[in-house]
Amino acid sequence: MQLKVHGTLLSPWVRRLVVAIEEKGLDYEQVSIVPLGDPDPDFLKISPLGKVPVLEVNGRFLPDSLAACTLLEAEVPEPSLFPKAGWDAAWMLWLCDYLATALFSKVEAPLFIEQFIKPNFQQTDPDPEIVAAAKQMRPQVFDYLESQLVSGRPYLLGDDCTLADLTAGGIFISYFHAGEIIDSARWPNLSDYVARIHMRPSFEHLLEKERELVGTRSPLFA
Ligand SMILES: N[C@@H](CCC(=O)N[C@@H](CS)C(=O)NCC(=O)O)C(=O)O
Repeated sequence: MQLKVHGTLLSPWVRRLVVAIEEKGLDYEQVSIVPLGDPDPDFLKISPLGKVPVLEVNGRFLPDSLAACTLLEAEVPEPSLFPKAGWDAAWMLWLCDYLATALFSKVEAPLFIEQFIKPNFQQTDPDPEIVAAAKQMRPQVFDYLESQLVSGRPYLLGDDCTLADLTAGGIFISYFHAGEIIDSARWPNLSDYVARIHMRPSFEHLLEKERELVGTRSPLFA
């Protein structure tokens, strides 16, 4: 399989795809696409929503990270990132949806755009109302994630790392780029869990590449 990932590593959805590729021991080429401003008409031909990532596989294009990871799992079943069936398979999809809808859309993306993209790439100041709204949502979302981790098992679905964990790990990188932290006194399991994901070789490799990309603009690398 020849794999190309179109996108930027600053997107959590690109991250989840590239770490899934790495977890499966595959190689890929990256084509840099930064989805700011009006999308290029040529890019819209392979990504009708104008979003990254797009996975190119042997000349065909999948414009969504969950679809792309589903294909990888079917083509390269081991190591598995999707629980096989039953409750765990369904619960993982729910957690991926929750992470996208709550952690990404309501907390991380607003903070990342206001506190990282605007000052570093658009020379504008954060909108305090958007920042306040995201911070107001944060306890509810972190409480829910903490509740999913109280069993003391290492990953959201138990002992095995799944796509839900890669999703969470990718979203939290942007959250840290935004200068935010996880209060380990209030959310101890969540705080340990995110550190554990980021210590996986796939994430360590990704973080090296991000260091090259953003350098000390991110508090993660300052
Ligand atoms: N469900 C999509 C979400 C992708 C997504 O939202 N990507 C954002 C970057 S984080 C994007 O490309 N936004 C550009 C836009 O909406 O115009 C996936 O998982 O691939």
